[in-house]
Amino acid sequence: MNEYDVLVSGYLENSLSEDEKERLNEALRGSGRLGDDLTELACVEGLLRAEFAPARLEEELIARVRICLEGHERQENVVDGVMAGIAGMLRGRAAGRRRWKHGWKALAAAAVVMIAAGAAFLRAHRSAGAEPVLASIVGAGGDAVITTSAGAAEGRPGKDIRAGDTVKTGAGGVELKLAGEETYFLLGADTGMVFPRGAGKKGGRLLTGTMEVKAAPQPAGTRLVVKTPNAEVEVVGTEFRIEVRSGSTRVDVTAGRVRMSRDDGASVEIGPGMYATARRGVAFEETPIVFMEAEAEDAALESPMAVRSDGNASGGSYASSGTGDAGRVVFTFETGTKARCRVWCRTLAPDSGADSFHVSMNGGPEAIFDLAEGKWSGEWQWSLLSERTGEREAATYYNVLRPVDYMLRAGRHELVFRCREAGSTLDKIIITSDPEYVPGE
Ligand SMILES: [Ca+2]
Repeated sequence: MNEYDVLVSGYLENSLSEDEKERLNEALRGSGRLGDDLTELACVEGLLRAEFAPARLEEELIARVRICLEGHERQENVVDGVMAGIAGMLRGRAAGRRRWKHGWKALAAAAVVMIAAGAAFLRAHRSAGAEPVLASIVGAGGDAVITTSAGAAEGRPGKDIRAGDTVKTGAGGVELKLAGEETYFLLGADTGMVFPRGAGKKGGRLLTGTMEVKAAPQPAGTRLVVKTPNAEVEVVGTEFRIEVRSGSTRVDVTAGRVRMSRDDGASVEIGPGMYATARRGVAFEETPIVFMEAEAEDAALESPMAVRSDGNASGGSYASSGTGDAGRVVFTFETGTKARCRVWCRTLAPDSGADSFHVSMNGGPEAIFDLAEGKWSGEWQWSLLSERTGEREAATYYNVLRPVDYMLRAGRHELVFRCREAGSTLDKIIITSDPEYVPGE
């Protein structure tokens, strides 16, 4: 144990002399990083008070601090540890568990800092006057609770959120609009977020739960940053979703790009249709939100659609109907989060006589898909699922096509290929949210 730990332990045992107490306070106040830490802690204090009756807060924290210090070293990065601890605590509360299994050590650090030096710091901090309004609640407030230094309040529509305030949702979510711009935060159920203090700071700390962000383009020199217990996401002007779970932060990007940094300094840029997860032991890289492959012969086939054999087809088989406008191939699949998806199809279309399907997603309108317009071949080939624009190439009179994009919500989906021209073939499909993906062979 270093001197700090000795002093902290002594403080908790109530065995410090007045001199030692003063030394502990000096140690806590003297560090520049600690000053920043305390500012952040000022933010989370409200959240703690929202969760625990004030009279019990100190008692609960001290009890845990004692346990934590037995056999553990002090958390290296106090604030991140604190955030992780509080996130764990909120998860425990959300799950209806009274006992905290994780994050005690971090919470201990929070308690020590808050109790030993924080109180005076926070009082000084608060005397600076009213904090600026950073956001307000739009739409239904759900059952969100806003906690400020003055106490807790119901999250009603129109309610302002000031720097340092915390927002905690229950079973319902809440939508927030940032002041002075068309940027929205949609907080999901059981989500805790702290709004930052400090000039020019924009964004917040997502302690636990999920948030969807629709951000207006940010002017040069402005940083819109969402921090989590183990990562940081910088927003340029985009639409994405963050999910914080135990020791893990996942970011899914719907539109635009974001830069995500992990607590060890590694960073990754995430484009539309892609996600990345910051989690120990997991590769930190851009990955398609949706990517699945399915053989047509394994899908639900409705007669006269039938399985046929071909040594060059994937899996040795494909689906085809000998009757025009009859027979369907029905694919069902699930997606975990919402994403814009495209479908690649492997087909054999030697000429324009048997090369089209009617395609629909989730019971929507059918589009005519010309399998190999202008690139007919005796070989199996991949084509991006496309629809007719109604125009024709001037020289060739071929149909002009445009790729079909499906905006899929989280959940179960049904993609149907209905035969159009008899003998049209479907071997395999790939559904992906990666707009740059192209199949090999
Ligand atoms: Ca096949």
